[in-house]
Amino acid sequence: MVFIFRTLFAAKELKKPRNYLRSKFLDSVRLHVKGGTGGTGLPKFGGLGGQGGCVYCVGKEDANLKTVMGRHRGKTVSAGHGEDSRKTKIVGNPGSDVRIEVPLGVTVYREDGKVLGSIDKEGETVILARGGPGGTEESNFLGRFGQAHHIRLDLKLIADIGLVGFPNAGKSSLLKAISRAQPKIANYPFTTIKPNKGIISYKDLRQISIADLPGLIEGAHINVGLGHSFLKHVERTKILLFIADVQGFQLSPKHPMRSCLETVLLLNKELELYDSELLQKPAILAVNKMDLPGTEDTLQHIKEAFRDINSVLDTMPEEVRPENVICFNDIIGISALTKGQSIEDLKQLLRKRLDDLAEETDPNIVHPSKLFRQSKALVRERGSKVT
Ligand SMILES: Nc1nc2c(ncn2[C@@H]2O[C@H](COP(=O)(O)OP(=O)(O)OP(=O)(O)O)[C@@H](O)[C@H]2O)c(=O)[nH]1
Ligand SMILES: [Mg+2]
Repeated sequence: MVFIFRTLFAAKELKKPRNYLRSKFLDSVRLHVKGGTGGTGLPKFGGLGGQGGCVYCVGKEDANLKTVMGRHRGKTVSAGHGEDSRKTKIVGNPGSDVRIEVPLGVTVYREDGKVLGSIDKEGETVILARGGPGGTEESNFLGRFGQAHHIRLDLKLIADIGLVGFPNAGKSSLLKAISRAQPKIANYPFTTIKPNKGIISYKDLRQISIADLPGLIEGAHINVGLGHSFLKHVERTKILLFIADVQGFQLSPKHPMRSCLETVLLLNKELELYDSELLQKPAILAVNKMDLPGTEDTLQHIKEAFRDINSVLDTMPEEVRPENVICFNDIIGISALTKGQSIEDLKQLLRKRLDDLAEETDPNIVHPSKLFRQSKALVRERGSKVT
């Protein structure tokens, strides 16, 4: 009897959806879309058939691809057909359009790989399938079929900051410490398996978005761990924030123990193998878990190593050496667990680097603090001329 109950209970447990399968994050969806057929014209009165409706997607901040998938999976998304011309209505009404809400950062690909467009802003639209024109004299009053094809919606997160690091380095802990996001944190590798986005808010209401990604390990480019395909989500971030565990990392007793500096170089190498362009982005290195005793020396060692990395590189094992070493704008020690001043300093640093970047890419934007410095200097200069 007990055995039967246990078996039934176990079967019930198995049916429960696992949490990670319920996650809202999905970054690629394939759909079949079909524009409406144009209505027929009326030859006797020269009537025009209505235009077939279109299927289009529109950008919406809080939309997600999982909802799109749930709504349209296995079905053809079809727009309405154009109305036929009648004796009482010479020009037929156009067919109804179908609107699909998609998150910002979506690129639309056709089956043959052609890019149909991308959605970067709220309200931006891309036509997925055009409706056929209605029948006119030129088309012998016959409406045409609308476009029909498979398309792929591919999402690349748009965030100001992208977090990259080995598993367990404290990426999610940092996201939690710096924003209101509530990511899962645990003391085992690959706790995060899908990207998360958080918002860092400042006292003056400025907001910066930050994306937490799954952990990357050596060999990710040959699909070790979770692979490195999720690195596509840092392609559209402005600054890379590397997080390294000051104690280093060892995946299992079978794997080699990597020091903190080695993990940073290995991250560099994996990024390079994914897309060497990523190394051109401004980057900050945050050495985490500085609350642990005896870690100050490691941080100093890393700072010194990056002052002349090429000479240090020769002393490192061959498998950790990247072709090109990333140039960090800043190297900072933090403790995501205890929060405190180090997190506040990092928060201000991220903001400053983003402002500098905005100024570099658009000279019309001037950093407010620079404006303040400039005006102070001007006042001083004028004052000295008067005296
Ligand atoms: N002592 C100390 N422990 C920390 C700190 N930051 C994170 N941890 C611990 O490190 C472990 C891993 O933290 P996570 O934030 O889950 O690490 P992660 O980089 O997101 O890991 P993955 O999602 O697996 O890639 C947890 O047990 C945290 O409590 C820190 O500043 N100091
Ligand atoms: Mg995590």
